[in-house]
Formats: sequence, C-alpha cells, structure tokens
Amino acid sequence: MIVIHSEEHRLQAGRSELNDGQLVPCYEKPARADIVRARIEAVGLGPIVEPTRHGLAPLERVHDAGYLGFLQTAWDEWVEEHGADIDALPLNWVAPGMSRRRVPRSIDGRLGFYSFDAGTPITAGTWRAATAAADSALTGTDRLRAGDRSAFALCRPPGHHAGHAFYGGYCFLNNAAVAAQSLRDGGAARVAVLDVDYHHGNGTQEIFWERGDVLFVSIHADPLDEFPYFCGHADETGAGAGEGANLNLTLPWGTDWTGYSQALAAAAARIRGFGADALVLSLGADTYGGDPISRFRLLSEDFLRMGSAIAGIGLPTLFVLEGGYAVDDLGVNVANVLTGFEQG
Ligand code: Q9C
Ligand code: ZN
Repeated sequence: MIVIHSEEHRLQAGRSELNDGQLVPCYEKPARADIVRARIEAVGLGPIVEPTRHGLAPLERVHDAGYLGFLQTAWDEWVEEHGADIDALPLNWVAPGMSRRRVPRSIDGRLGFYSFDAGTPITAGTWRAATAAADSALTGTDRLRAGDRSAFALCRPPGHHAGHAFYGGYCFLNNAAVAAQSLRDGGAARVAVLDVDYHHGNGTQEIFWERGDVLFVSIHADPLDEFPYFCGHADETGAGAGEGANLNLTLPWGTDWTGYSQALAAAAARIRGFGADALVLSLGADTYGGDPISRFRLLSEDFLRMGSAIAGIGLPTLFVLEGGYAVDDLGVNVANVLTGFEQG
C-alpha cells in the first residue's frame, strides 16, 4: 500500500502541554512519525511519497473560514503579544451562560475561542505541519479514486479532535474528515469513517453530526472517565439527516482484545450495513497497553488482528494516523494494522 508522508510534520514540535496540573513535554512529538516511517520502510509496506498540495478549498469544505484564518495568523499574533520563546496556549474558555457571540480581538481571547483544551500548543510551524498532514490525507483520497484498494496517510499532527471551528487534543485540521469530504466530492455517494483511536473522535463527530451521507463510528474509552469527557457517549446518534449515522462504542478502562474485538465486530457490521463506497480509518494506536496516557491493554499482535478485521469490511480504505504515544512501539503497532489489513 502506498504511504503518503511529509517531512514538514517536524515543524509542529510543541514544547509543553498542560497535563495533571503541570506543564510537561508534549506527548505528540516528531519522533512519533519518525518511528512509524522507519518501521514501514523496514517491513517494506510500499512506496513512501510526498503529498501534493491541495490548497485551502478542501479544508474549507469541513472547516470554518474564520477558524482557518485564525490558525494561519495565530502564531504571529502570539509573538507580537508574548514573544517567540513560549508556545501559544489558551488560558480560559466559555462556559454555559457566557456569551460566545463575538470573536475576541486579543490573541489570548481568540486562542480560548477556537480551542477546547490546554494540551495543544500553537508554534511557528503549526500551520505548515497541519496543512502538510491534511494534504497527505487528500493525496491518499486521490489514490483511492485512481483505484487503489488502500493507502496510508502518515499524518502529524493528528486530526480527529479538531472540529468545524475548534482545535484541541493535539489536533488542528481534521485530516480524516477532510479526506471523507473529499471522497464525497469526488463521487463516492456514501463514506464511512471508523475511528479506532483510544479517544473519542469528537471533531469528526461534530463535523458530520447532521450528515446522512457520512457514517461516523468510533470505538473509545468511556468519556465519563476519559478525555475528551464531554462527548462520545453511546446515546449520541446524530441529528436531522444524520440521525442514526453516528455510532459511539464506549469501553471501560482496562479493555483488552477480548472486549475490543467485540466492539470492532459491531462497528464492522454497522459499516457493512451502511453501504459505503469507501472507508476512512482514523488509526490511533493509543489503545496499546504500553501507552503512557491511555488505559486500554491491547498487545502489539492484537493490531494485526485489528487490521484483518478492518479488511473484512471489504471497502477501499484510507488509513489516517491519529494518536499513539508509546513511541518505541508505535511503529510496530501501526505497521501491524496495515500488514494485517493487507494479509486480509
Ligand atoms: N491525562 C489524540 O490521541 N490529553 N489526542 C489527555 C491525559 C489529551 C489525545 C491528558 C489527549 C489527546 C489524537
Ligand atoms: Zn487518542
């Protein structure tokens, strides 16, 4: 399977994120992509190509124009106010009962307006890295349209927490959603997105919430216990034309392959019943037992089984990298999903 990857991911290298009450080194770091790329080369998965530039138009299909403008200028505005020695992190957010009718003028206000956590620093290279990742996903959709059975967009930064007009959870542009919309615009009547990252894909859910043509299925840790906390529950099924086209499968802390594989089988059955023309697979490997910020217990060999179960859905599939923070084992775990898929 062809792999699409840009060295520009390196331009997103945040210094610190807020976690457990402290500023700690970012978990979402360049070494993640490097180890995935190295493993893919080692197993000879397929050629690694650079993304082609697709411009702003496909991003504007899922993201708010004002939000995209903010992302492009946020770093410069931050530097003007606070200097370049500190990454841009938001300080406060709107709560129910507070007005959100005006976009603040101050960069600190705008960071809070367009974000939902303090774990996602904006840096000098954020916009370039994020657009290179989205371009990788879009280049993957070009391959599916050309007839490939699968492709892997080795994206960094990840995307599934980013919504129509918000960033957070290490995500700025929703690479998977951009890809799904691009497949629709390229002629696919129905597209399914399956999100196997440990965390709920709240951004993807929000983007397609009222859409009946894009099915969103997510398997993740129960948001009563786990980030992003405020959505991802089983009773969130979509609205309007999208009613019934959103499926959240929540699992408890400590879930191993026994519990996980049952949810995956349910997800696969729902996707098969939807009649999609293509599948976008949000591939987080933070379900791994060794992940430093997550609490599932998948083993490296389980990721082979995961890939094989995904192949069983029987659709042209674009894999898009999301989370996974056990860096030393991330390459093996991600490559296992892809080789498991190829072996069927
Ligand atoms: N104490 C992705 O996997 N912080 N994002 C969690 C845990 C946010 C994860 C803090 C985790 C975001 C793409
Ligand atoms: Zn995750």
